[in-house]
Amino acid sequence: MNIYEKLLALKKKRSSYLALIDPDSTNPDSVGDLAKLFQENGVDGILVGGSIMLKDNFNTVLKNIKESVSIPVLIFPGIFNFVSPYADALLLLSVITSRNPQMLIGEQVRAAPLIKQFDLESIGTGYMLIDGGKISSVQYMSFSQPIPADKSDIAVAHALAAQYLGMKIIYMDAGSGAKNPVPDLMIKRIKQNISLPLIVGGGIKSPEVAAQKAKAGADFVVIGTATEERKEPELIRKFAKAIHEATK
Ligand code: 1GP
Repeated sequence: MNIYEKLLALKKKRSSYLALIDPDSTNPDSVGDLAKLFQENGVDGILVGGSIMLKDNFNTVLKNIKESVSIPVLIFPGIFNFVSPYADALLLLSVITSRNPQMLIGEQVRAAPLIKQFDLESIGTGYMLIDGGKISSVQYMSFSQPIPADKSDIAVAHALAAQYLGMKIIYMDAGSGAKNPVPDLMIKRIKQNISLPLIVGGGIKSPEVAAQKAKAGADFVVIGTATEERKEPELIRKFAKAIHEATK
C-alpha cells in the first residue's frame, strides 16, 4: 500500500490528525523525540515543511523523524528546495489560488527531476490559500491573493478545477498562525462538491476548533503552531481525541 492509499484508508475510517513540523524551528537532535511524542499520543501522520528555508538542516531533520516513527512522514514544501529522499511521500503542491506561474507550475518543474531521482511518491495537491485575517508567510512568499473567507463559491470552483485536473488531494490553508482558521461553512461547501480527500489547516489553536473543522468535513486536520508552542503530550492527546471522535 502506498502512502496515498494509506491516506484514503484513513479518510474512510475517521477524520485524522496531521502534525506539522517546521524544520526551521526545530532542533535536529531532538526532532526524533518530538516525532515519537506525536506518534505515541495519537497523531496519524507528520508533515514537514514551511514557506521558507532558513537553515540547512532539512535532510537531517527529515531523516531523524523518519527513523523515529512508523506513521507516514510527508514533505509539505513551500518551495521545492524541500525535495528529499528521507520521506515517505511529498505533497506536490500547486498553489491553485495563485495566479503566479512560478507557484502553479514553475517550482514543480524544478522539483520533478529530483522526485524522479529519489523515486519519491508524489501526491498532486491542489493547495488553496484562504484569508485567515492577516498576511500569511505563504501569501507573502508566493505573491498569492488568498480567497476571501466569505467567498465559498469561489473556493468550490477552485477545488472542482483541481479535481477535474486530476489532482489527488485538496489542502485548504489559512496560513500558519492565522488569526482565523478556514470557516466551517466553506469547508462544508467544498466537501459537498468534491470527492477528494480534504486537508484543512492554519490557525487551529484548540482541540474544540479542530473538532469543528473535522465535523465540517476536513478528512485531515493540520496542527502546527499550537503544539510547536506547547509540546505537551496531554495537549496532543486532546487534539487527537477531538479530531478522531468528531466524525464518529
Ligand atoms: C500551515 O496549515 C498549517 O500551513 C498549520 O498552521 O501553524 O497555524 O497550525 P498552524
